[in-house]
Amino acid sequence: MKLAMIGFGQAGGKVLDRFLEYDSTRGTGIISHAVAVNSAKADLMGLEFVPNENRVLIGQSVVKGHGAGTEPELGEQCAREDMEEIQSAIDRTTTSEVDAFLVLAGLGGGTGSGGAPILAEHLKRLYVEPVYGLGILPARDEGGIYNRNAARSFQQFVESVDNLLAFDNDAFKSGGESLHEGYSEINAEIVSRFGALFSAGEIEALGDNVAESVVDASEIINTLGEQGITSVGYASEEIERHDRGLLDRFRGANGDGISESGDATNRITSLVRRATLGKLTLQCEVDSTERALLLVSGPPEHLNRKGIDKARKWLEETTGCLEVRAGDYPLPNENRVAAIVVLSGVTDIPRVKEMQRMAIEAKENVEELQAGSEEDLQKLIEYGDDEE
Ligand SMILES: Nc1nc2c(ncn2[C@@H]2O[C@H](COP(=O)(O)OP(=O)(O)OP(=O)(O)O)[C@@H](O)[C@H]2O)c(=O)[nH]1
Ligand SMILES: [Mg+2]
Repeated sequence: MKLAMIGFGQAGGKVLDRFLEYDSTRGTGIISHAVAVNSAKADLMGLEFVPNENRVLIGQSVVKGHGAGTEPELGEQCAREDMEEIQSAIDRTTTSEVDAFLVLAGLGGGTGSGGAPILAEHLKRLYVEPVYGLGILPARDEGGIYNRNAARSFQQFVESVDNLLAFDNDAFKSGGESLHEGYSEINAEIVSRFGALFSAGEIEALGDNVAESVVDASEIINTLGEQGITSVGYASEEIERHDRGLLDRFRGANGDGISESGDATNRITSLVRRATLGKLTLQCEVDSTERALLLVSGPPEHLNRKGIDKARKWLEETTGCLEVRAGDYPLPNENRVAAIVVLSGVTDIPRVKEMQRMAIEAKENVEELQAGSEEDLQKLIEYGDDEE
């Protein structure tokens, strides 16, 4: 499917940059337009793939190009003030066809956290196409302020988009190294999961290889629906590529094509299990899913109807939802078979509850500190009085 992507704040811009790289190296054609919005000039300048004219600096009169310093209220103010500028950068896209908008942001800081939900709301009022968010949650150890910002922004973002695709940094940070060093890997993970989903809906790129059971943009849109939160599972397996001609001749002579197709079926069902029960972009109770979509990609000879049907039935049972769509996406030059499982409308999300708890604790800490310093001040005054 074709998306107009808007990266908001530093994380949003960086992930957008990686999406553009993915799209251009693979020729998938999923990004019809890319705009980066930030209140920090240096962050915008650091981008590689977003065209210069599509980088919008907002809130100059408020923060003078230095960013919102982890304050979402400032981020929101910057967004409101320069909404027209953002709008006109996005408007230049209307010539090309767009299936949906995607607003990307890290929710722990100020600019993206405060601004992204405001922009999403604005786009929803203006366009008939669906507006999705890609919201990145901070790691737990980023602390109270980031988690508080994210808890608030998450809520606001969910309410302002048609669906919020969630990604939790905490689940993907690699142990040991600092999160900062880990971002390039995390960003690659974000782009490979969501990129695979969106490119599956972009069937024009397949040319003559269109399979019988491809998933088109409208099926992705129907799965995401008009409200809720989505988490995505992914698993892949490398396959051995043989010299096809030789193998076919050999197989013809021995007639053992059957076991090959059995292997493909088993591989598909086991990949779908691993994708669903393994690490999700946001950990959630799988049986709280409302709608699901399952996609299997890879060389056409490794994709089969039976495997996908079996996997779909398993996913129906496991999620307990009746609306499970399934399809395949042939990639003749790949050496992997991959399964993507989209769990849409999930409601039971422990991480979100925890973030809200951390937000309350952070608020109480601030109040305690304030109360403490008032007490100290009072003591100081009383002490001063005693002295007289
Ligand atoms: N996955 C990922 N997350 C990031 C990256 N950079 C920052 N983050 C996350 O995004 C959150 C917000 O950080 P930024 O995007 O830098 O914040 P901002 O929106 O620019 O806001 P201000 O800098 O406060 O104006 C952080 O708490 C991190 O959790 C990145 O490159 N990748
Ligand atoms: Mg910033």
